[in-house]
Amino acid sequence: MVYKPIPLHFERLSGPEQDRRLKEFASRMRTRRTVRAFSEELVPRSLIEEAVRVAGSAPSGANLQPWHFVVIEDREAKRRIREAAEKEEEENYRRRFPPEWLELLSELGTDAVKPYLEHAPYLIAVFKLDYGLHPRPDGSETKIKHYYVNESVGLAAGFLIAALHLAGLATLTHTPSPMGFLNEILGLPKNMKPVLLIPVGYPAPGAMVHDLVKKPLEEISTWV
Ligand code: IYR
Repeated sequence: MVYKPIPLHFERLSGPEQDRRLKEFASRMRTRRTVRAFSEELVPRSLIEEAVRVAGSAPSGANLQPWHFVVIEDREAKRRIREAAEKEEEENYRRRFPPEWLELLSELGTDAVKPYLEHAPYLIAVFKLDYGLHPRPDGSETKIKHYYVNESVGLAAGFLIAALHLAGLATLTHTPSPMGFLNEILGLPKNMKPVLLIPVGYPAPGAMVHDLVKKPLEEISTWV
């Protein structure tokens, strides 16, 4: 491919407008919380589609966009995913997690029971693609290696949960582990590796969240 640049569309904002927009975004983002109790209330599909479009607009290594989003709304698929995730988590909490990990998790109040995987109207499974498979005319496939896959998918997932939050939806950045069962249940090829399973919907009435404190600016940043 040849480098064919186009002019940048850049809106230069006034100082006060910069402040206003950033403050508004910051105050909205501060209210985002991971939710673990979902209502079964339906969510318009168009909101999910638009949020996935936002995720797909994230920057990525060489613009290879090494991600895929599987939106699961089918009840039976959600039931099977819950069953498989709980089986793995049971093993995690009983045998695989070391004591210091369990200690941290007890502060979060999590356990192996994951009803939200069935209650949330949508689960968005985020996949990374270490390489792309592009069909050739003869029916075979060309393998294209992707670069900065973890970074790119992390950026896209950040865009996704921010967009869903701005749309007034609750999310949970869930990482069942291991997650290979998703490929099996969803019938996906092995170049797609699951990284996150994000239940999306409205919080259950009276949903409770952990009282998290975020580190202050001085602790998370260094200015030189
Ligand atoms: N995947 C387990 C454990 C867990 C892991 C992280 I990272 C959390 O922030 C919370 C829980 C589970 O979902 O219970």
